[in-house]
Amino acid sequence: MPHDPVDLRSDTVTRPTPEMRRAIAEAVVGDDVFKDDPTVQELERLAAEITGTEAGLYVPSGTMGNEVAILTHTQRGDEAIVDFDSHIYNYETAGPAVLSGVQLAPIRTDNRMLRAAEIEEAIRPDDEHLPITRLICLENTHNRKGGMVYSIEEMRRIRDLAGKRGLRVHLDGARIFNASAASDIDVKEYCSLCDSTMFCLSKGLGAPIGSMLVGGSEFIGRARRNRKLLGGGMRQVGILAAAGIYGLRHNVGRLPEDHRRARQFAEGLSRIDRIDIDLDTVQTNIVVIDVEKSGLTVDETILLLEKNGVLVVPFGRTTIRAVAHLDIDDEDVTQAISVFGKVFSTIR
Ligand code: TLP
Repeated sequence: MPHDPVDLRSDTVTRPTPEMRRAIAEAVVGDDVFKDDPTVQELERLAAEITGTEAGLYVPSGTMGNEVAILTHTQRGDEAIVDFDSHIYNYETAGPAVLSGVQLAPIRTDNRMLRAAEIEEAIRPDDEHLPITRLICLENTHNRKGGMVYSIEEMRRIRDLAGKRGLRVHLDGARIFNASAASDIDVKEYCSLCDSTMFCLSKGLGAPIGSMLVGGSEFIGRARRNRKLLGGGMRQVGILAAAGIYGLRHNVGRLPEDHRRARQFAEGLSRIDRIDIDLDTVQTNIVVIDVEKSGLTVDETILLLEKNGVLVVPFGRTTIRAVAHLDIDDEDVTQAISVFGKVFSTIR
């Protein structure tokens, strides 16, 4: 029988385990728009407790969590400062413009994280010609920067700046538990520096769907209304929230395994000719691989790998991305390294 492909496209591809499916099957449910779903309420309480915030809101996706946060923090015509490489700027189909009437001010940072000093320069003076800078959006870990972790000192500087200039800070913490596992800094500490945080249940934590928006009670109250506005009010959704609770209780502690495997994979690939990897950026579960020296295009590389049973995604003009997750074990890593070795050794 042919082997299942080693699927390194994203940590979103995990399938619920039998134990998670049991939690789903046994969930007590009610209509959550009527606030009648005890499992959703338990998940929202748990998310608030783990992040040290006042309240949580269950949303269908990370994108909706970010967009609800932006809609709740801003008014039409405001500006939000973001990293040029952020998910919000690149992968949310212009959501801030379409849904909130907000202009993004993207700052180019190349291979490092956005700094307080750069944000300060981008804040608009008070002038009737100009948009009002209202919000700073951070991302931790940073997807397009290969899963890099934010320095807590820099985040503190950004918090201080935001406090002084009356700005709000939203954290796209889709992978905040990966950041915490890598840095040993409690998720509570990251969240304490932000007015709102979104994190995903459907990535490293292995749930089939769902993200959480957490923050102050007043903010989450208004966010709940905006979730409804965007069509994210759900009914007997405790069956899905149960998977999120299961992920938070059982899958946070194992994230260092993904990080160890990503590193092992990256080190294996770095020994293969014509593959370039910046091992310094491999801090969590994401590996960005530069294939330029092979003379192959990104599409050709992906096709060759796929034919040999390894799935990855395009990431840039000359780069592809591989992600370790719950459904990848040590054998998969060894297998993937050997497939890369084979594919790259056959290139003339
Ligand atoms: N990222 C996905 C793709 O959209 C690129 C992936 O495979 O990594 N913030 C960050 C930092 C993310 O990486 C993602 C998803 C989201 C937000 C959005 O989450 P979803 O996919 O649940 O809308």
